[in-house]
Amino acid sequence: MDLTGKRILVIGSGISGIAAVKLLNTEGIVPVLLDGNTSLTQEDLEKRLPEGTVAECIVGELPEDSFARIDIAVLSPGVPVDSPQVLKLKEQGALIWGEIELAYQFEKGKVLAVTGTNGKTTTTSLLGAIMKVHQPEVFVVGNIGIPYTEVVKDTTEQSVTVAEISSFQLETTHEFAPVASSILNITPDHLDRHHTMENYVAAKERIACNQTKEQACVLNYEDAYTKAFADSCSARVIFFSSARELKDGFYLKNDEIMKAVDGHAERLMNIHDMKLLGTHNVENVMAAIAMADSVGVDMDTIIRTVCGFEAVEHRIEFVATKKGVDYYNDSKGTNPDAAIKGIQAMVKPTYLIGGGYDKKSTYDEWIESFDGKVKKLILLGQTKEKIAQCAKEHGFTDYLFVESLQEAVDYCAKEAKEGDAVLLSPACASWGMFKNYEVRGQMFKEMVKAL
Ligand code: UMA
Repeated sequence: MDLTGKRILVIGSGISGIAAVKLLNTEGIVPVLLDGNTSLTQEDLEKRLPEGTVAECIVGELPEDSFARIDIAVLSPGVPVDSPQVLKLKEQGALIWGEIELAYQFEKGKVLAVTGTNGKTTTTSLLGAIMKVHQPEVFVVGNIGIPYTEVVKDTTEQSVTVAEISSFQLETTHEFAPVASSILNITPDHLDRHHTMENYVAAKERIACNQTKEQACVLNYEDAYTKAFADSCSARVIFFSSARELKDGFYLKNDEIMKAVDGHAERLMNIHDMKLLGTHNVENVMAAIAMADSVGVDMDTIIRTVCGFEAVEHRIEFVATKKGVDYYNDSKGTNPDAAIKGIQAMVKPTYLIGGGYDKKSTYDEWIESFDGKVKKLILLGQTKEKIAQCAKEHGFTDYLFVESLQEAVDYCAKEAKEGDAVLLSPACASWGMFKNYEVRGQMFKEMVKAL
């Protein structure tokens, strides 16, 4: 769409909002930049704009007479689509675009997009690494921490953009059309934002809504939601499975990753040849292989890259051994399902640090997954009482409350014995106590290293 002369509002002055303003400036547009956080001042907002970047900055509410003047509202991912201001903008005729949609309007190359409740970052990073071996111009963007609007102007007809896309971002896409997509899995998460599981699943499924049968959508055969989606998906579905042989698709059998086409199976690699651990990672790998394969990357390149690929930061990341105790940072375990993977990867008696922002998750399955491995559960943040209550109901009473991450680390350092492990895998978002999960993980690593 030609944006010339359009009056554009950007909501949110985090990394997405600032990158969106910068992009609009390159088109000669000076947008309004609005941030709802009233503890900020207009001056704070102006300071967030890099030198040479211009916007009309407003903190709090948009003035009453401005709503009707906005043609397009560009939402940062953290801005709910059902917030009163957004609903009013829509009512007054403004188009509601996410930052991803704005970027996509300027995309010149191909896009490969990954979503799912868990595994997105690992799969996106791995797919990015594969594509970088395959061709020179590759951009890795999105929920992984690099706003799409920041790099999209550098794309060319030959480039590939590998995008990690969250459910927040998918709610506000319209023309976004990847040439290959994947939904890795769907388990309850972000229900405070989406309200119902149905809405959350619908947001995830939007990743494929503009795809055609010439393009691939890679889905998990073992996930009830993604498996069911195959029936209505407009793309060519490629399944992967970690639990059964498939006639068509990618699957795990006797530690080998296999590819089957019309019943003819071929062995691709042994999972012990890769550095990533756990069945969940085999699923991520199969999804990345399937996506790369679907756009014509040769299998040797794919397998070579998979074998050399190491775990991403904050995902069951080994930090250090202190006095015989192994410390792991799984700060990206921001929901119960991701945190279960963290526990499953532990092989030693574990001091588990959990709790954080309340996303209205339930913790029963997480507690059940402790499986005798958790020696002590150290709880912090908004959810600590809710988790403790749930633990009690499941007969697990070895928990204690702390006020800060430092207190949790100090407690573990004092109590854990040689041969134990300490795992930060909160099952909750970091918001409220930390800026994001990266900061939480980084602080944990610094605290551990300082022991
Ligand atoms: N804000 C408003 N109104 C609102 C809500 C927020 O004005 O109703 C303002 C806040 O005051 C703040 C700004 O918006 O100033 C923050 O915007 P944001 O929350 O969208 O954060 P960004 O810094 O732009 O980062 C976002 C993603 N954040 C969220 O989805 C919450 C980042 O994902 C992403 O890496 C980045 O864009 C680049 O694409 C983080 C995340 O936690 C890692 N994602 C969730 C997850 O992975 O589970 C979905």
